[in-house]
Amino acid sequence: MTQHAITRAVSASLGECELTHQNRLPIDLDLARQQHAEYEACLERLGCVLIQLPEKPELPDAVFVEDAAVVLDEVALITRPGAVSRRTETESIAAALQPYRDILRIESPGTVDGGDVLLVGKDIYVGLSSRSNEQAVSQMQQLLAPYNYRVHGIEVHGCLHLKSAVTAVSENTLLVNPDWIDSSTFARYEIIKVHPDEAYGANGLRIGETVIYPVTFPRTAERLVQRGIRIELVDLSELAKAEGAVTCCSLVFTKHK
Ligand code: CIR
Repeated sequence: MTQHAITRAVSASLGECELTHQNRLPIDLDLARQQHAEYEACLERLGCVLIQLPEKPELPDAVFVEDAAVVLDEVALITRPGAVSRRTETESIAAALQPYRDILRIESPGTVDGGDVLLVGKDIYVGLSSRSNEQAVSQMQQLLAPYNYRVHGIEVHGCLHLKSAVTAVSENTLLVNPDWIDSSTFARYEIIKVHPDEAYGANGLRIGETVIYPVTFPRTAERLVQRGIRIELVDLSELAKAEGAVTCCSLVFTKHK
């Protein structure tokens, strides 16, 4: 079962990215591009066929392709990003997904970033964050009910996106920062908590049985390994200055249409 991964080259304007919870720090663009290339190489090593979209120099955050769509087995949902500066990122993503999926769209006044959407089996958890709202949740409920998805809106505090606070690291195991979400929502799953000194460590990208995980959080990485999770480490420190993490830089899906 071939997996495809859409990625997009780092924009020359990355330094002008949106920032919500972090202070602006100088970003080394060459290093960001090198780290991004190593991330892409990691996806390829894990068996993904890359669909590499060209840079959008005028859109600072366009490298974070995850926010523009939610790709399910049956359909692709094109988002309406919460940050106005990011709204036009979606068209090129819709065009890239068109050959693989029928396309659905979130409409105004709904806003949602893909970073707020966590898929676990047939359950879709949507973070109610500064980027994603209840209107988008109800649109998703209506659009995805025919495919038997249950869509739940959940509160997120203190971080940018739901997936800053929780990601799936196996079929039934979630990696969680309990300070940013109410973990009792996820009581039916196995839980691994981030190390208390590694608040940003809850974002891992599961590809098959492996999780792509940042080198930046060694204590949480150790917890993952102790619980039997296979990890591949990557360094995305420059993109982290733009509030990006490992899930944000790709849209991974199984090929079909
Ligand atoms: C933004 O604020 O939109 C970007 N600077 C970072 C987006 C990161 N995306 C993600 O976590 N899915």
